[in-house]
Amino acid sequence: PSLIELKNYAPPPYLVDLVDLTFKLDPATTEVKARLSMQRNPAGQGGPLRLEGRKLDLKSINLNGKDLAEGVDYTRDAEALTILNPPADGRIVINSVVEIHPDKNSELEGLYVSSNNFCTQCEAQGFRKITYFPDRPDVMARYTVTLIAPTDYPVLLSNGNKIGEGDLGDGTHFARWEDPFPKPSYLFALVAGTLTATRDSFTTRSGRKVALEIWTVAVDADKTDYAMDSLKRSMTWDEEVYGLEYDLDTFMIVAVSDFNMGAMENKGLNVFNTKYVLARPDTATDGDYQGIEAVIAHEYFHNWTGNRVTCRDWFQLSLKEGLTVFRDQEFSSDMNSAAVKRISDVRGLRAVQFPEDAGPMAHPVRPASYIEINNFYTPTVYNKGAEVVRMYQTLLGKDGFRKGMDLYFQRHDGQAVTCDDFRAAMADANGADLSQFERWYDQAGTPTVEVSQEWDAGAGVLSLTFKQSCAASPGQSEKRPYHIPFALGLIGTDGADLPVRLENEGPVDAGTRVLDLREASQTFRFTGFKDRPTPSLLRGFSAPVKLVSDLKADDLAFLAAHDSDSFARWEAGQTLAAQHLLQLAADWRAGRVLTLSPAVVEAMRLTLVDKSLDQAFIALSLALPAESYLAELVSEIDIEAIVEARNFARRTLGAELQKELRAAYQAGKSDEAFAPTADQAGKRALKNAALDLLCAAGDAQALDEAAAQYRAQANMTDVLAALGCLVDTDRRDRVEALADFEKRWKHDTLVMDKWFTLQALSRRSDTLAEVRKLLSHPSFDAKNPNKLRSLVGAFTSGNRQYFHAGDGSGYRFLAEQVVATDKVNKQLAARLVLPLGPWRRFDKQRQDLMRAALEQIKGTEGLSKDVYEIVSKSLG
Ligand code: BAL
Ligand code: ZN
Repeated sequence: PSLIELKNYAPPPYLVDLVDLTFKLDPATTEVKARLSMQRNPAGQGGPLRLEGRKLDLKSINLNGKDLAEGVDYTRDAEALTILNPPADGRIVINSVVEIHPDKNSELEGLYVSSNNFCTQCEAQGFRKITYFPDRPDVMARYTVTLIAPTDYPVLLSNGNKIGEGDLGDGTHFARWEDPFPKPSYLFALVAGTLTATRDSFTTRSGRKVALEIWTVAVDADKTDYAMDSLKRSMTWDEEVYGLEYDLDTFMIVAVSDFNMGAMENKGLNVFNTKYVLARPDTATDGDYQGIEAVIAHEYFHNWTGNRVTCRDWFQLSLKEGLTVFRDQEFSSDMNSAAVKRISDVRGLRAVQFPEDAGPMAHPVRPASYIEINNFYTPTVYNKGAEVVRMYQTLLGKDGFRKGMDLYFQRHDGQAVTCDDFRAAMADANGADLSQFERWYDQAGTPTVEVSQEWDAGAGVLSLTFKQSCAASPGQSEKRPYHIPFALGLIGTDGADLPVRLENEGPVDAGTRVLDLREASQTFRFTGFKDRPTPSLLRGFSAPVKLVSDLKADDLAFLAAHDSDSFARWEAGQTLAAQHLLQLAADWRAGRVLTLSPAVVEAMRLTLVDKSLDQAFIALSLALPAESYLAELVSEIDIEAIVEARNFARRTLGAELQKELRAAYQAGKSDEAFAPTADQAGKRALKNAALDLLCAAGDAQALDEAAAQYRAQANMTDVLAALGCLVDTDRRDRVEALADFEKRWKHDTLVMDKWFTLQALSRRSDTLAEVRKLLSHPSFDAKNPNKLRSLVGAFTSGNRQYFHAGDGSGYRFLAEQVVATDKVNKQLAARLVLPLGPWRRFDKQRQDLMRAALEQIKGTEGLSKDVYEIVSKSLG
């Protein structure tokens, strides 16, 4: 397979003004007629006209009314049709007819069938599986679309506004749609079938009424309220925060159960994975509600950041994704607790993106090359990309960031642009020099910032030295220093913030200050202190870096109790816990008796009983650092020791804090009707975190409480939390509850995903055997991405203990699943491989076993380029 490189980008030789598509929909054979009105691109370099097309049965093609002959006028291979000598000037019109086979399309890319309905997924390169087209994002065109289908597909949807519909009298009917906004082909969508709409409306601030529709299968229509509510709140927020209004008469969301991604921002017709639309208190957890709010917002926000202004090429993917994730994070932060949102996002980044940035698939936020673009929809492009956008806001302030956004839209509305264009808008709107900031886009790897202190008691001066470095990553041995906004506070002995004043400066207010780090090593001298202050470092996680400091355990405990910055306060407790867990892991490996540090227990106790704290914050503080994050802190991962140390710490905390945890659990019980509010969610999170620790300690009373909480069936959050406690045990309750859950929900495929995941994550030693059995469960379907992720994916990426079993059984299981999945859905298969990537970080025995699994996959005949890219880079 060939490598596509950013440096080879060339503008398209032809531009398309108008696209007119007519679909005769039939699951077995759908006919697609396309009329493309094109002209040469003045900025292009001429040459032949390449129309991408994959798995298309070509029936006819003509240019300006003249039929074209294969081998004479054009050539064709598995990837494209190339017109050899297109007219050098003037407008050209190409008419083509192709046939495609939606019911055979198990890749879920292009036009396919899900639950007997037609739907599409075109990002990144699915449109070429629908018709011959210059399928690249810098070709933006206006579309009209006619859908013709048997009348037993009553609903016919596409992008934009409906401009006609009617019965054709032969058992078929049609609908015609027009999208007035030029768009790249990846934003095309159609949906056809039997669907029910939940309707509402939104009046924009300029007074235009927009019809809102959420389309689902009929039985799910009672689970759309929260998605609709989230949509309206997103629309209001984007107007208030960025002055951005919706621009069509209708905004449609369609929920489908077979979907590779979370959702897709097609213009005016978002297609969603059901997971991010459907919720009822008895079917969805607080986490699901939060996911829905975030993803609904994310796709809606793409209407401006992605659709109105799009990407010039796929290397620029983070231009729209990093920015839109940042926007959805800020929205959720405004709708809920900002502190909790920030902590959760950083936890997620560290658990998934940091490992990626340290492994064989590490790539810059703007990758320089790829074999398969679908492999680059990654935590780096999305989540590190969002951190990069956040750093602009930290450097420029909220007002400065808004000025940059305004200029970006003023300059680029209707265009396909680059990350450099975004950076230029931010710089120009603020008169700022952001040239060094480019390195965040071009260099892979997580930088480390090492902070050391020097206290001059006589002068009352605290010197802080910041040293930044970044480890080598594939293809990048040397890294240049980054421009890092580093937020810090200095805290007095009474726990209050002091002014962060540099030597030779006038008075400044107490509170957080952002330093600009630009060099490999920089020292700042702060003055005006009577006693030695305690530095609160990297407040708000102001940059996606690994922080190493000379803060002592006492300082961390002090910060965990006093820091006014919630992120830094949480972080201090986590750092304390992480350092101790790694010590425990070493002790376990050396055969020493494990003892949980009283300082860690005490820090947890203080947080647990602090009535001034947000309950969700306390719940987050009770969660020990994830195994994947601990693994990032060591050079060789001793996974057994990490798992043992963490399990020991959970058990011991549960026992030592029994009194406080019981009190927290009892205080969290409530008869209030379920509402997905931040306040209620926080209460449930704390109550269930307390229950979890108590059960981890084997507390029989708590396990009885868990069984009772399951039976009470108050809401899915409590049900799942209770079941999660039982599932690790040998109790009869466990079997009963699992059977009861299955009986209740076997007809709701989305809810059954949770049942599969719970069992895949179990700490019981028979877990892999159970997972294998569940592959043949009637509710399991290996072709459905949600199912595969909830069972196989949950085990291979979430159950470190058994995935990394010393006998290699977990690795062999993954290899089998990848090979089988690759025949059905290569995008999904490529994702499954990822947990094998960091094999070099493990002990020799596991290295050999993991590498053997990768080799086995690589040796499979007919391997997709998607899987090939991940496997070969992992072995590389
Ligand atoms: N554009 C693909 C799905 C998403 O990020 O919104
Ligand atoms: Zn997105």
